[in-house]
Amino acid sequence: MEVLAPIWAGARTLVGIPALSPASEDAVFNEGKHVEKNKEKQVPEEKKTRVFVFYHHDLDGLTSASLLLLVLKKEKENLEIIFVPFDPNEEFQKIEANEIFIVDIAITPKTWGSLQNLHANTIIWIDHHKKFSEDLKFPENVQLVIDPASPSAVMLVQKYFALNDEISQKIVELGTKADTWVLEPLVQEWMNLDTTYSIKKRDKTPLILALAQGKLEISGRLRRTLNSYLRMKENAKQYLLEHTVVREIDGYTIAIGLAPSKLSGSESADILLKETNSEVQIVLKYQGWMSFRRRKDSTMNLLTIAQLWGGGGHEYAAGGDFGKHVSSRNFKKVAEEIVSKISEVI
Ligand SMILES: [Mn+2]
Repeated sequence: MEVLAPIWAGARTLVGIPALSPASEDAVFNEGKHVEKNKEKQVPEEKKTRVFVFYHHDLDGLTSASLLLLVLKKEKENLEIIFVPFDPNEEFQKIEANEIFIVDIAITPKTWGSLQNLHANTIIWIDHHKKFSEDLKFPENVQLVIDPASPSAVMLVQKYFALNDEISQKIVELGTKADTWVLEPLVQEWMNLDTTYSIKKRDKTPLILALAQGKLEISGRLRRTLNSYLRMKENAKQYLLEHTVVREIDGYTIAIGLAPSKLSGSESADILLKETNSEVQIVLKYQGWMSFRRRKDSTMNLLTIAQLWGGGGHEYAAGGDFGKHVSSRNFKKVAEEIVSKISEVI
């Protein structure tokens, strides 16, 4: 079967996805590295069953994909599974496969509208988001398993395939807790690991493999990747706090911080809020961009302040441009300049 190279391959994380062939167990479960121990076991391309799994790029999506792997491994021989992390705001690109699964991806104008690009004998779409419209026509090869009342997609996958073994139960629990914000340490760790792989634009198939193996305690290469990401985040946080000035202006506590490139504006504002309990947080980026945020109980109009620097936005969150590059060298001076400018208007 001719398969059009997925267009995601370049832009996304499909590069180097291991071909999974249950014919050789080692190939499947080797931390994502495709190791063919026995060359004679290799199956000619035309005899393989090609399966695409489109999963939402979060923990519910990942756990859903790992359940599918368990099911497919049991049911089919000579499989090639291609896992594609996906966002419901994207369109499906043209592919051909024997079977396609779509899990934890909402039926949106984009996904529904691009469905004709997916060519397969069967397409099984399992999801728990509300459809954007109730009267949609789907092609005959599409089987819908949609239940917006389900707390997670992984739970629907479990029900659909009647999976009640211990590993499946654990996987379902993990994905469901993530989607319902029961952020226990293990759930948080997996969410962080997922984020790590998203940010590094790495192939997430090893995560799906680890889950399907029942390796819920993160270990080995995954653990090392996670730890180095968390260390990087911690260092970035320390940098931010070392480059933070807190001032009282007419009874308002204002924190101004210089964000390192590894932290986004909103991550930085969250850290400033938590660590300084300031009413207003101003985050500066090296390029001179400014973002303004406030504590939930604050009534300070941030738009008025942002306008001092020609910025815009809302009363509760705004942005502006300082107009000059900010570095650790001139940060203190810049912060004082900001404080005195704000003092003039409040
Ligand atoms: Mn979900």
